[in-house]
Amino acid sequence: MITVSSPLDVNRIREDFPILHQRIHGKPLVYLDNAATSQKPKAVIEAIQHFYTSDCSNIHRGVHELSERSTYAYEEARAKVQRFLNAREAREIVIVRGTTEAINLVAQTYGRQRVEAGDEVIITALEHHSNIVPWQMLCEEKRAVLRVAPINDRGELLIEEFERLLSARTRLVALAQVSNALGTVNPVGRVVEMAHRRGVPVLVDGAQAAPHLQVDVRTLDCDFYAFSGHKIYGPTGVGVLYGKAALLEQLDPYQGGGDMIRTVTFEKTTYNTIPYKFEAGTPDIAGVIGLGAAIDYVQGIGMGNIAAHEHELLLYGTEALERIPGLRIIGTAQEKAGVISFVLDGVHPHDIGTVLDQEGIAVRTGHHCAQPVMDRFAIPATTRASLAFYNTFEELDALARGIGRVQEIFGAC
Ligand code: C6P
Repeated sequence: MITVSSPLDVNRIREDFPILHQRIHGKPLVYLDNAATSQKPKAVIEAIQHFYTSDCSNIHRGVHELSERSTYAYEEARAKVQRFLNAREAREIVIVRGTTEAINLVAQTYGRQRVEAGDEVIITALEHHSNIVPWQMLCEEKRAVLRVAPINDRGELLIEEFERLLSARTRLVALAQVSNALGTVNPVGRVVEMAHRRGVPVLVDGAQAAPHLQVDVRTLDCDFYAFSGHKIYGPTGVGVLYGKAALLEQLDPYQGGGDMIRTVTFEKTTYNTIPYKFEAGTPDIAGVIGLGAAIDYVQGIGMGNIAAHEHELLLYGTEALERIPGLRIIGTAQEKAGVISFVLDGVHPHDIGTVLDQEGIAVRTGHHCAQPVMDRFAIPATTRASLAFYNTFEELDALARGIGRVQEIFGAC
């Protein structure tokens, strides 16, 4: 039995999350689907409410007081993201709808400009569909080649194999910092070093990393970094693309429309400076302000404390689940963040999810938008418990009991 310790006062923190205090099918809610989306603290909900009740106006367009206030709050949120990622400048922070849009933006700008027939893009075998399909689409259009760096049976990147794939034809490397299906933390720093030695830029999909680890884009030295607001306790519909200024400046715009232009005539349009060049149209202003509040909130707790508590939860939950006969954890990397994916002999993950729901426990079942990962492990799906800093050790006990209930119902072991 491992010793339980945490740097956080989780019971106090849980008071900040109104949604957690409810019963589902008569049982206290145990929310373990944080990798899909995490819950929102009052500070985020109130920031959005404040915007709509006091400041609502469009940004960068008006001289009136409300527009000034909205613009200020929006740009302040961008500055918070800059400090959160330790980016050099606020203009390196492009506001998008989420990780998916951030990756598509890079594929449609950098990719279209730099990738030609016969060139190569490298990803890894543990990517989410959002970091596979945009590159497949690009490679198809350009008649380029998508290379996939393999993983071992624990779900760890085979770094030497990755290095072997780098060549004079490689135009970009794109990889997740943390796998959503396995929890593996990739050695992104080493990957960046290897790629940069050959002059190849690196995009990091930080969707599952930014909410759980201290991220420093200058230390990582990655060229692009993407994450989603809704996984970091902020609203849905907003996200971030960080890009090194020198690189962003060389790229063509992503979409055309308002705010991304400097001058427009029917003959010719000139474009705004970065990051506005990539932000066509009215954004989700309230959402961006909510994201700023979410960043304030997690920084108030401390990313180091968050990572430490979640690590304790991961160890505790892993040990509890490993004791269950017939249960196999998928994803056993040495370096892991708060994801426990598993299969259970004789019971389909969807049935597990349904029984757990009856116990008030929310998990995700299926392929987790990472079908190639399922293929790699020769399974159709897993049940995935994904952790947040507001989860407790008791909730992991409830998960283990819930799996016991599944086994009683299905007569499995
Ligand atoms: N993964 C999950 O349940 P969006 O949908 O754009 O906010 O994030 C896409 C995405 C990209 N990369 C990784 C590593 C991800 O985990 C996700 C989203 C969720 O695992 C929903 S499919």
